[in-house]
Amino acid sequence: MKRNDLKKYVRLVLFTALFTGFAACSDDDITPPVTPPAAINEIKGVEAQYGTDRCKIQTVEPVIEGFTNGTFTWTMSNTALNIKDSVVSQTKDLQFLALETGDYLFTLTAKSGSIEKKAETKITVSKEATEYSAYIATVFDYLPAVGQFVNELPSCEDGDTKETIRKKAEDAIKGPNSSMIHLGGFGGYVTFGFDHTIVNVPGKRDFRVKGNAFWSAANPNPEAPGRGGNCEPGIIMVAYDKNGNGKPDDDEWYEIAGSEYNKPATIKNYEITYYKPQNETEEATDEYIMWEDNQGNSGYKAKNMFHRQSYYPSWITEDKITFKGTLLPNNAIDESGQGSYWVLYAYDWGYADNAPNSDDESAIDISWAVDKNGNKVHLPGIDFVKVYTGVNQEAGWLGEVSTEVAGAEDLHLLGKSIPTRN
Ligand SMILES: [Ca+2]
Ligand SMILES: [Ca+2]
Ligand SMILES: [Ca+2]
Repeated sequence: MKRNDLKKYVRLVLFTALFTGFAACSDDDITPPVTPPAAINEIKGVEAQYGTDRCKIQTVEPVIEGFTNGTFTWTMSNTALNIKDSVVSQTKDLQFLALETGDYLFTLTAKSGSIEKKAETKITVSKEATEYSAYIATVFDYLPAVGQFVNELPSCEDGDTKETIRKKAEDAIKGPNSSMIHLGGFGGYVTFGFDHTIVNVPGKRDFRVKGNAFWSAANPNPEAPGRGGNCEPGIIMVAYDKNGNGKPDDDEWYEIAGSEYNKPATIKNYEITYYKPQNETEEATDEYIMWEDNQGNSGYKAKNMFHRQSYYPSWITEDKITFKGTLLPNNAIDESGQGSYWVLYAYDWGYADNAPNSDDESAIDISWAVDKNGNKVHLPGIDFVKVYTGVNQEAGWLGEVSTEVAGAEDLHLLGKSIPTRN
């Protein structure tokens, strides 16, 4: 350092020392050492008590101060249900949903390093004022793909629109005395909801989508690969109304990962486009409605001799319709070898219209839901269900493999206790 530079340096150090001394100076002449204020780690905004109806979400959103990189654990106890300190959430916010009425006691523990704070609250769950329906309350959307009962189940008449057809589908499948709607070939769908949230009860299946599947009486194949008959598996999606607006939003859907979900023959993000027929006639033909998919395949859906109406939804004015989703492998096999006895085989579990309504495998556990990357998600319950046909196959004279929906039910409200799969 040169002499001049050294001078400057000394002045700078002096100035800094003076300035710092001045800044730290209190009213007294004796200056205590400055210590930074202790970090504040507080849990605020948790009320002593909350109240909700059963099957309705209660959200508790604490205001957290501090707890940088902290962890949050909610535990719950309920003496009547013999539950003690069960971990129910590991996020800051609690979204609690209960099937049983009563008092639920909660403790939130926030931890960061050696710092730990707790907050306690109670949620009182009451019986609803107007008794819930265990069945579908609303159809939000219905659009079948090409199929032999399209325009018939439900029937489409002149003047019908997307909205009047939605209402017809709703009238068919809502309530306890539901009838059937047809989803047509791959991708055709219906979206519906309930008047409450179906609770995801641990270890139990929670709801059932009803269809018209049955087991075959006389499969000619003595070495049949599994249970089969008239099974037309539909993919089930579930949604939890996270934002509470009473509607399913795009970011609220999860797929029920059934038995085929992780198998290589199942194609995720499948897309198919059906083209409206240019010349609609009553003729039966194998080359009726053209389709193309995003796997480089194309072909025709057939019109058979038993159903002569248009198989393309008549209320749709666009000249093509595209559907997207998970494609299951073909499940229909001509077991006669002559086209006379088709067996539509069931997949093991986790689909709609894939096992009879009386069979446990037509019942679904909400815990089977996965996100779009295939990761398991924990949903406290669900408000909405979407079902779409999962197979793109023509089964000879039987026509296309197409899922039917004949209602749905909350198993818990009906007192049906069906264990999940292990
Ligand atoms: Ca469950
Ligand atoms: Ca919503
Ligand atoms: Ca069916």
